Parts: sequence; structure tokens; C-alpha cells
Amino acid sequence: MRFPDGFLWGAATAAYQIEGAVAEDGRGPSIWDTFSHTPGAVLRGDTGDVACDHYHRWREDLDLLGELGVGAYRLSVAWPRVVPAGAGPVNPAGLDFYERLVDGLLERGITPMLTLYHWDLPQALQDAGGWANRDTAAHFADYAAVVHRRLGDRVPYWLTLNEPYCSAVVGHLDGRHAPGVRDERVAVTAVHHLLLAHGRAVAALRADGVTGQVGITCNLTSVHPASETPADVAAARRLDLHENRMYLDPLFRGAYPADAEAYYAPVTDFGFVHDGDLDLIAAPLDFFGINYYERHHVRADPADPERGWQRVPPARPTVTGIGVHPEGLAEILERVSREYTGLPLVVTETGLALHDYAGPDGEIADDERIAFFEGHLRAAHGAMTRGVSLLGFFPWSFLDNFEWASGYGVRYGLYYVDYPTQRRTPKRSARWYATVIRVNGLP
Ligand code: IFM
Repeated sequence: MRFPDGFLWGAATAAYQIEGAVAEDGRGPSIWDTFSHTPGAVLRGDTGDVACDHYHRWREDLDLLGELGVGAYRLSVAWPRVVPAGAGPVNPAGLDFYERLVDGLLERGITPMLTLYHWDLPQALQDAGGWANRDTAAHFADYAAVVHRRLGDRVPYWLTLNEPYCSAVVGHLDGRHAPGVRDERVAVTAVHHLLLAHGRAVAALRADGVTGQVGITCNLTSVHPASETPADVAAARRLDLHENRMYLDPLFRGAYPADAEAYYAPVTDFGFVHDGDLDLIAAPLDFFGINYYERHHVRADPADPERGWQRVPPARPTVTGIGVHPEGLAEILERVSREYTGLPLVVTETGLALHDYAGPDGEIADDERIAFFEGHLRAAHGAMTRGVSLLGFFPWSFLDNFEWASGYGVRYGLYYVDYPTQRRTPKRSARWYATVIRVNGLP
């Protein structure tokens, strides 16, 4: 199985999950600093204070990426490193760091793909209401322009947001992520302000004459009713609204889904949508990033027949409780291409969490991860043969790292990080992936 010439084989990370150095060189605090230091918020009280110490070890890490042979690397810029209070003075040392990273990648022949927001909202903006406050969207656009002015001549791929669903819903409805709010009205408002932030940032980059390609990454799920009963079908449609259509419809159709206002009416009206917002949100992009982890079978919730749903637990859950369903990736790629956009797509993340460990011989034998990626690459390739335009594939993650509310309790990396010593060791999957890249397909 071979991929087209020029296919972008990448790897992905995010700033707070790897950098550490949270109080160095002028970085301001983010909502994840606050949240991770809140007792009970993160497993075992882990924080990103040190994480993979990538802020200091970036040269070594870029060398590892070079050894792996990736053509591209997806990293995120920490907003509070660049604009410590979220709005106002810029911190030149923060920009210097990302400039060193981008230049270091280019020197090694690796294409940078930059995410501008991977969940680390400056705490000062949270203190002013965070994503519930419309002004946050304008501040994000200003910050995007600042980063673009420094790096626009060298970065060919720009992503505004990573996974607005997680920022809005996991952060403001489930409360499992920063800022730890549990309020559906706030969550729905946050969805809109995040999308507006994306739209304003795209406009800012375009106004600045961006020459790179501009996109956004959404985490999408494949949703199926557990049976054909009207109640299960309706429940699946509600979950699809909640997880997928609330993002895809405004981005690619310039409108919230027809059933959205009625569904959310018990908690909020859509008064937060102002004239012109949806035009900004739906402004043309150059590519679309998809993160894929979950496929759901859904049945009605007898306790909440009007608004609820129940996810049928997977038959073989992984350590994070979700199943492995590569076919869901193909379903999503094909659905997005068929129903929403002809833009080139990029799988900006997919990956498997394991409790990896080094065996007596020092080998980290993550064969399940190899099988996971092999299945997902077959699925992606299948979608391509059926007409999907796919530019690249970015395993999550390059390194083991701070997995948000799970702290360091699960590992996603191609490289094992021994946190006490910060030693990096390639897992078996890293060697396998290096071969995939070399042969441009499955070995
Ligand atoms: O670690 C996260 C990443 O930050 C966003 N997408 C999902 C990954 C695994 O949970």
C-alpha cells in the first residue's frame, strides 16, 4: 500500500503538554496552569510545570524528529508565552522560542505546521470571562497576527484552533478540562466564541497577506444509532449535533444546524450570534484538519428521552475507555468530503493511549500501537481510493506527554519519555513508523 508522492508524514504535539518552563522568560499563566494546580483536577496532581522539558531540550527533540524522518511536525504556540496577559504587551522572548523551533525544523528539512491555540488560554483572559466573553475572540485574532508577523514567511501551514469541541464542551460542560466549568449555557456560548475567534484569526492572517495555507482542526466522531428504533436514531442525531455538526455546519455552510436552536433552547438562545459572525466563521480555508479518536454507537437515554443519549460501551475498551475503530476514520473523511467540503484534508491527530513500559531488554514493545496505526492508515488509504483528498497523517504523539486530566498516567508517544531523567527512547512503533515514512506506505 503506497501513498501519493509528497504525502505529508508528520507527528504532533502541543505546547502545554511538552514544553514545561511555565514561568520562564516572561511566559504568563494559562488556564491549564491554574487547573492542573487545583487539587483533584488532574490524576495524581500532575501538572505541566516540567512536562517533557521540551523548552530546554528542543534541539535534541528536533534531532529525534529528523531521525524519525518526518516531513512535517505539528506544534502549537503557547499564547501566554507570546502575549502573557492574553491582550496587550507582546513578550519577544516567547516569539524568539518559536522562531528557534521553526528555524530548527526548516534546517532539518521538516515542514512546520503551527497550531495557534491548543487549549492554553492566558489566565488573565479567563479572569475576564474566558471563552464566554466575546472579546476573547478579538484578542485571539490580535495574537494570531503577532505570531504571523514574526513567522509568516517560514510557516507553510497554519491551524487556528485545535478541537474547539474540547475547549468548549470538555472545559465548560463536562468540567474535566480547564477552566473546569460545568454549565451548558456557557459551553454553547464558548462554542460560538471559539468559532468566531477562528474566523477573526483567519481574517487577520489574510489581511496580513498570509502565504501559507490556513485551516482549523476539529475532533470529529463517527456516530451510529445502536438500533433503527426512532428513539435510538434521534439520540444518535443529537450526539452528532453536539460533537460534529455544531462545528462543521458553521465552518462550511455558514449556519448552525437547523436543529441546534431547538435542542439548546432549554439552556440558551443564540443571541450570542451577531450579524456577520457566520460570514467570518465560514470564510474560505485552504485545508481542514481532522483529529479522530472515537466511534460511537448510541441509544436513547430513558432518563432524558428529549435531550439525552447513551453511548454503548465498547466491547474492547483501551486504557482510556474508548474502543479502536479504524473504519470510523474512513467514515469521517468520506462524510466531510461528501457533505461539507472539497478542501484537502489532513489527519492532524490519531493515536492510542497505552501503559507503555520498557521490558528487561529495554525494548518498548508497543505492538498494539503499531496495529492501531496500521489499521488507521489502511482506513485513510481506502478513503483516498474512494476520492478523498488527503494531504497528510500526523500520529499523536511524537513524545509521551502531559495527557491533560490523565496527567502522565497514560502514554501516546512514538518516543517513550522517562520523566525522572527526561530520557527519550524510541518505541517499537517509532521504528515501524520510520519505515512507513521511508517506503511511503505500509511496509
Ligand atoms: O492529548 C490530546 C491532544 O492534546 C488533543 N487531542 C487528543 C489527544 C489525546 O487525548
